[in-house]
Amino acid sequence: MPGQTNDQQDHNGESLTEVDAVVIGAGIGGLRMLHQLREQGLTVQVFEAAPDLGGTWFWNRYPGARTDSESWTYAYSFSKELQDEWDWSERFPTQDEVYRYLSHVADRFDLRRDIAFDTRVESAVYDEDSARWLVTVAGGRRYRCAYLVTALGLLSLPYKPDFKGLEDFEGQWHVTGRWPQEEVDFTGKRVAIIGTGATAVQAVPLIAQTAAQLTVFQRTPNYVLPARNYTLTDFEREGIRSSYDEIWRKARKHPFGYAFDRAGVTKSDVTPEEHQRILERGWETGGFRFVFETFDDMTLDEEANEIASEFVRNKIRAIVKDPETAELLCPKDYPIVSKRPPLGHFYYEAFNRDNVRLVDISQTPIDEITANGIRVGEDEYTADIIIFATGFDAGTGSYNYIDIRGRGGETLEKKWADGPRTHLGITIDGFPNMFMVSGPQSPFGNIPVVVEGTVEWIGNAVTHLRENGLDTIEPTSEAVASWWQLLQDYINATLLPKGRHSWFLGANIPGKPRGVLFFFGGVGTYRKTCQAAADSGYADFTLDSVAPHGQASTAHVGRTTSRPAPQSVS
Ligand code: NA7
Repeated sequence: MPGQTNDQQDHNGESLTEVDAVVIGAGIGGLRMLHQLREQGLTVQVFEAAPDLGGTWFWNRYPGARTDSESWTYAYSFSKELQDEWDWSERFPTQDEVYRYLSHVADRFDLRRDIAFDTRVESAVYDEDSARWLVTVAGGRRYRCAYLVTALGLLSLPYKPDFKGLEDFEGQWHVTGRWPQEEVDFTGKRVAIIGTGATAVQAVPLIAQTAAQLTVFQRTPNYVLPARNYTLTDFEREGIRSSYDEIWRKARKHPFGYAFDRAGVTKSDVTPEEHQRILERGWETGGFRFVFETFDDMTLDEEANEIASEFVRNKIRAIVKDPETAELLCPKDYPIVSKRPPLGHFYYEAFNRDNVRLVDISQTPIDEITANGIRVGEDEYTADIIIFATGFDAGTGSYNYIDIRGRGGETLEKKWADGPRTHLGITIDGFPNMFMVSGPQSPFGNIPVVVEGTVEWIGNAVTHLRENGLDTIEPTSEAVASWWQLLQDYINATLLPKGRHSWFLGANIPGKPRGVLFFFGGVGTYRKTCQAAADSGYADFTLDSVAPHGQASTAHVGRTTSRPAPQSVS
């Protein structure tokens, strides 16, 4: 019966808890999904492997961890009261502040009572006769539900290269994406950090302040944009509060979910001098505004991109005093934004410190970890602490750790052996009533905005089923194939395929199938596409009801709907 949890025993006498929905993950996506489904009157059980909520914001507590999205858009928009009562302290909030925000949300809406922490889901198996998912968690407890929602996060499974010799290392080592809850003291220590992505870029300037020496191992330099963080005044907070309607209107339309204005300018509209002046303004404004509020063709046009790329290189050359180090820090063989650009908080400036050195491993890779540090060719770099800031198995990584089986016992692992296949990044053919929040092939962008759109879509789909006496929703294989093709078309219209080792394409993980892991048609376009899919009466889906004798009867077979045109990055 809807709205009630029900403990039963199955025919083997083993206990089985019935709920309407199981949600896996208690990060930004899972918390919002729990609230949505509960408001719709469903019983919901959330499982979270960590001892507390937060997801990304629980695990990534390394020094310097903070959002690269502006605080006033790195939030939920569903509750005006929540917006009105929460005070952000900075433009880019720290890990601790985001964690406190999520805890506040959980307390305010009494979410914790439906979350089982320290509980890893081991398997989720679909039973065709009953149209129910059977979910088993570590320890063997089992749950049966109509709807399975995975909110596993898109950057949640850290990747640590398998360097030879780590077991012999006599110091401590840490992975940024699994940072310990106890403080790590760098005072007077020799610290080595491997990786120069968004995570390392945040950590380096802070660790440099206390470490005796910090050695940064760089394989590929990044285009690091200045964050230009600042603390918010009461006056600014008041201004933000009074403009929330406008903020969300902009963010929901923006290609990456930010409340930014369209630049309205392309390279051909301006003189070379004017071009530099606009880039300079973007650089001073900071954050991703450098990309989105300067030139609408930066990610689309090779010449416009090269002007911006060279602009950043010249900034690096101006900031970093040692010319050799500056050149090593300059990305030269891929376009800006084809990899996700990090935001720096005095990152390049850190290389002007006497205790920070850069080791270029682009030609000679790390050979091994030794008892005393890291060996690259003939050189050994001693370290007391090694930090792996080596990224994530993005998009699909976390799905490999749950045994998910759909119709006919088909495993998701097998289904996705050549890369993920979904419809809308939310549903999968052969896996009825399974929904993904921030799943592979959904948009990469400002996550809360993406999450809220998806959660509302899932909520509406569930309502549609229940109001129409239907049991299951599942995309047609044609819709899934056409979504895959659409993703290729969108990314190929940009310069993104040129990124080196880009996790957008799975290219950062050795052996991972290369493919487009995210929707780059724009968050605005994505929202319209999802809305159109619902407005068509779920024409891309098969909607079934289970007949009393246990046979599924097809109530509706979908057809492929037309989709809006791609959204230019503007
Ligand atoms: P990233 O951006 O994937 O960065 C990982 C870094 O680790 C990157 O510099 C890699 O170099 C480096 N790396 C990976 N494997 C190796 C090996 N084997 N040897 C040396 N260096 C290596 O991950 P982040 O955690 O920094 O950021 C991920 C996202 O999280 C971020 O964009 C935000 O959205 C949040 P490479 O570039 O591959 O040569």
